[in-house]
Amino acid sequence: MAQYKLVIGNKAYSSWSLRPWLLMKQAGLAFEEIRIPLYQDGHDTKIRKFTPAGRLPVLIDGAITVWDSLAICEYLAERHAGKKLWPDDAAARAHGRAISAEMHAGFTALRSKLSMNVRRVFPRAGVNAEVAADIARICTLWEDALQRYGGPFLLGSLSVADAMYAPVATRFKTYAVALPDGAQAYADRVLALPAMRDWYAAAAAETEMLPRYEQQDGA
Ligand SMILES: N[C@@H](CCC(=O)N[C@@H](CS)C(=O)NCC(=O)O)C(=O)O
Repeated sequence: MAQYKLVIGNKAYSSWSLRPWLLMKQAGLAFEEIRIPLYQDGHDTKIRKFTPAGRLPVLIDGAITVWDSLAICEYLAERHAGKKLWPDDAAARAHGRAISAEMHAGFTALRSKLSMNVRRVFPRAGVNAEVAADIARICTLWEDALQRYGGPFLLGSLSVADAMYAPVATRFKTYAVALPDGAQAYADRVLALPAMRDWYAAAAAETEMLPRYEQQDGA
């Protein structure tokens, strides 16, 4: 039996769920996946059986429950030091934490206008001035990190920071956002990860359709 249980939402729509899921898959950490489809059939009651916070994802490690995507990634990085989910170099680690926190707490225009939907393509829909400013900041941040640490991922090898930005790469694809070359190459690398391909395939097989995420101008 797997040590971990990871409770997630719909793969088509749940950007926060993707982050720890991708990190665990790419790191080879075995887990049992529990999927709770969002916004239907008493989803709130089902989620609250795992966490009083009422939000997914949730990680269960025996008697320990960790909720919130970034807290889960940090917990796993600490528990599996050998997996190098953060770099050894203190400066790179601090930088990675800063850009991860920036994602976790910010980019609200991008997150609200360009909802994640890995099953659809809505070219350039929802890109107003605030969203364009978020996109510009993300591209600068990605290209700076790639240059500073030499790629192919933000801090060199795949880390928590890439997991935190993976749903952004899916949004850029869904909304056909034109990116500078370096940012586009990075997004393509993330989308080509074996675990990302598995996530897209599983999302395509899901049957739920949530109108709030199926609109051209985002939710
Ligand atoms: N900051 C949280 C956000 C979690 C979140 O908002 N999750 C959404 C799904 S992507 C959710 O559980 N929504 C359920 C609801 O709103 O009832 C994290 O990083 O995990």
